Amino acid sequence: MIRACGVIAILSTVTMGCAADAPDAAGSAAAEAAAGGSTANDGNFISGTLQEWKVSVSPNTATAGEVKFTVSNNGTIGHEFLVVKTDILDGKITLDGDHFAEPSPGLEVIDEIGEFKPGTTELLVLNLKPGNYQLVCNLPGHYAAGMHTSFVVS
Ligand SMILES: [Cu+2]
Repeated sequence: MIRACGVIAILSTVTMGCAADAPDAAGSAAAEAAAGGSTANDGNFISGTLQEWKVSVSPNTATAGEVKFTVSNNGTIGHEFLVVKTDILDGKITLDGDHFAEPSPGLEVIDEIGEFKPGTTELLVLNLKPGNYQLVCNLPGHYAAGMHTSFVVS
């Protein structure tokens, strides 16, 4: 093994094949991988879709600070996208008729993408604090029909 490394070192100026350098090379690669993953998460890019009768986002978590939601309406009718900070369980916001009042006790509507057309995509960039959120459509009947999902900012 060591002999093979010596041969490689002699044949080439590349020394990463040598056993003596292997631990450093591996450690460096692991550190780079960790840094890369961290950087990717720091972007807080959230991809979401709306449709009848569902809100989906990926990932469903973010770190506090700037969070960028790119949301597509994949349905056949208009939908809206509300970012609601609340500890109320997903789907359990009390309705006032066919939607919940804004504001309502126990929740704060941070911001929203107003109703937008099927087949279009909108961007919403927010500065979010740590906490529990629901991402919902509050058009008449839509929340009750299932257009809500949980989202956590840590
Ligand atoms: Cu909707």
